[in-house]
Amino acid sequence: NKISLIGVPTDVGAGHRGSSMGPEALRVAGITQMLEGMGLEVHDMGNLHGPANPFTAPKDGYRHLNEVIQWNQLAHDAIYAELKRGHLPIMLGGDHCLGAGSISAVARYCREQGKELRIIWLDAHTDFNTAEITPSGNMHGMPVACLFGHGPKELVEMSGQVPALAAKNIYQIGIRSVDEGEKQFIHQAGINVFDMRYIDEVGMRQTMEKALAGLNDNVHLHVSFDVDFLDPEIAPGVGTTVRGGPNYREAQLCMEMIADTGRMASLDIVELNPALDVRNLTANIAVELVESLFGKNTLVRP
Ligand code: DIR
Ligand code: MN
Ligand code: MN
Ligand code: MN
Repeated sequence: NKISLIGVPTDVGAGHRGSSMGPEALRVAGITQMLEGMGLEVHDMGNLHGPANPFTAPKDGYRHLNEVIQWNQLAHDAIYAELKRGHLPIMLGGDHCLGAGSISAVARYCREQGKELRIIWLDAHTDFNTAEITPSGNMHGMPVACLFGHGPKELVEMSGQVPALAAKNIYQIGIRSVDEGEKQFIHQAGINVFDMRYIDEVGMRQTMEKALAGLNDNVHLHVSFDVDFLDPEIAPGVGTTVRGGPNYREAQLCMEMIADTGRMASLDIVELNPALDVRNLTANIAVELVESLFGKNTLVRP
């Protein structure tokens, strides 16, 4: 299996500066060496180059709309090209606004290949805001709404089909911060949301069994890993920490169960913010978790 790393150094979608340093922090934490150590062939494509962060106030409900669109188009094109040549793309973000470009590339590819798509969205947030309901204007809170047809035309239409996703295509795990408007909207959209209360009640194992049920070899599994999914005690290096996330063991089990399916075919790692991290701890933990996502096992398991 060939892996392509694509660095997309953005913070134009976030409220804090610094997630643009995420790709390099993941490299410094040894993501390439870890993957090679698992016997994978790694192609580091370097970083994409896009517009700078003007760091201006939101306009008509969107902050940095043009920059966000440009970066997403770049990410979309790069990820689509890697999928086309049969590589497994790992997008090193960057903030989560890039989920729109990344997943629209995966959706386009799946449609062309006649594959079913399942997204596992690991996040503290549902990222289902629109210009009308956003409390911040930050577009890292909007990619899922865009993929469901709500948002700026350029992002909504990026996959070549509107909406890019249907409710059955996505399972959100670890949710614990949903804005008032999002709450209604996500309910109407009928998205499968496993929030932290659900995980508390049934445990990570049963949660992931549900989220991964019914996979077959025609399914392309995409994981969108927002590092703020993790409890801030183990992952402080993100812009929007929310207490009460999965601990280290729960996060490991989540990743291991995804690996067990053998279906993961693309991955985003987003929202890592080295400016807020402590000695690259969060990047190191993210790399350890990604190792489990690629099938690291402690024992030989039947
Ligand atoms: C919040 C924060 N829901 C917003 N969203 C974040 O501004 O829309 N998503 N941090 O990752
Ligand atoms: Mn997110
Ligand atoms: Mn988040
Ligand atoms: Mn965030």
